[in-house]
Amino acid sequence: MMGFIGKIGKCLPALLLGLPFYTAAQDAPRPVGPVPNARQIEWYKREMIAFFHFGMNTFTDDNEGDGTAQPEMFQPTALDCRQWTRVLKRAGIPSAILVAKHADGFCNWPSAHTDYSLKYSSWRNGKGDVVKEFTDACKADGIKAGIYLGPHDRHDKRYGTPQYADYYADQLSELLRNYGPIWEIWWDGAGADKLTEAFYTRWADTVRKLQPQCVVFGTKNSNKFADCRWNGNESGISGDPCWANIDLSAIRDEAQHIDDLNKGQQNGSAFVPAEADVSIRPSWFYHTNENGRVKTVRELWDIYFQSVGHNSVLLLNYPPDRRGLVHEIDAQRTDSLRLLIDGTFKNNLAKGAVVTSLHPRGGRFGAQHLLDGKPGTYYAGTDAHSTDTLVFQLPAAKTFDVIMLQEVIELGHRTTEWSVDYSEDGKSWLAIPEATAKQSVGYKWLIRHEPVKAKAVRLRITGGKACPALHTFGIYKEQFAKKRPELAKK
Ligand code: IPT
Repeated sequence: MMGFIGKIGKCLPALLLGLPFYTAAQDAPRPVGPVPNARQIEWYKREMIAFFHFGMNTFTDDNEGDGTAQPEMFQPTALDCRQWTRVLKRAGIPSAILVAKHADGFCNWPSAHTDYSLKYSSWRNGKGDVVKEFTDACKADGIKAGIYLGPHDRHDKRYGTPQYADYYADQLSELLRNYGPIWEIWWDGAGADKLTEAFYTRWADTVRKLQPQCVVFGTKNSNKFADCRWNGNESGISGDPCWANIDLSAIRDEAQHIDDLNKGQQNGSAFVPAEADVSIRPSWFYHTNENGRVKTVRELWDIYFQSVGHNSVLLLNYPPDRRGLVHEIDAQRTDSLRLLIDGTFKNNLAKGAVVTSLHPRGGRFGAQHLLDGKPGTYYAGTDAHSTDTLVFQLPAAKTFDVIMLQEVIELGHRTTEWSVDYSEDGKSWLAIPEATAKQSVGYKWLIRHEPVKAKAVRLRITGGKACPALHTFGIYKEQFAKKRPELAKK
């Protein structure tokens, strides 16, 4: 029990700010466990990031070049990075990461620190700079640019030596000084085992000095610097559950912890959420013979639910072709995906419901905030209870097949078990099997289920580390556009 002096102490900040005394009674819940930093919160809100694998491999029909292809082979015939960023605007993808150097070591910008770059190709008379064209296009279209600078390098003889640390640091400086704001740096773990923590300590220092807001995708020995982690596969599928919490040792010893990367660890000591990387085609780089194997809208929709809908950010790769353009088929698929996302989520069918909760915190944390769609408001329970029951009496019976739940991730993972049920008659409750005994919530959790028609919906928080703090609850009906055959539900 807090004594009188303690209470006064608690109210002092409010008094100093000139706020009414009683606000102390409805203080915000305290954070639980590891919490995100400002970079991670910004990153979560992007929800989707595009990846562009475009480099020497595009011209050699390879995915893992050995670093011997001649620079002269790099010959895009119609490179237009504005075409890429226009595709992203239509797809509603607010950020993009360009592969500046893949493991074949070929540099997509005229680096001063190597003779293996497009400077040594006759393309654009040796004056080409894909990083510049990409970052300029991003600026023009309001896309947040990021860079993949492959830690592994099959071309450079210095790879793995202290001289390589200098080489890579110099290239990082070029990229982070000369191309405006860079929002993410991607440290692929592939082939990078030789690189000890000392390499990354130095490189992370460069990143932090030059681009303080830049998110680090960290793997293996860069685990300590990771703002986000790999989700354990290249299929864009994060686990169920998927906690942002994880021990850094699981990221370091990746091979023994693929499942932990995929699901996180409920009581992991660090906050490092998953980024789900997947290509829209079978390969990361463009191959003409994969034009018939671009992921369908239904496949992308599945991925969306298991990445964005599993407390992760989706990193969706487009492989620009030899023209230097995103292929029409790929562009069309993400246009359609955006229609489906917006069509489905624009209409929260719980809007207008009367909401009650069993253990309300009171004050500005009322349950109606679950439906207001505002960024700054949320529902919180009282500190005495880590469980809760929220009932939504719908204004009219509604049919839905999608559920959304968002936690106030700034306050850490709190809820650890939850279920949603519904009522047809407003009296008795029926389970939704796909929404029963769920575990993590995090920034966003989405569930698809067999359609149900309900007069009331109930969210039961049956387990938690502290009182729930929930930002949004939503129910929706999937909106596959009927007129477009490629969107028809099979
Ligand atoms: C895998 C790396 O080992 C991992 O650290 C991460 O970078 C991941 O790639 C990104 O997709 S290697 C891959 C061949 C599974």
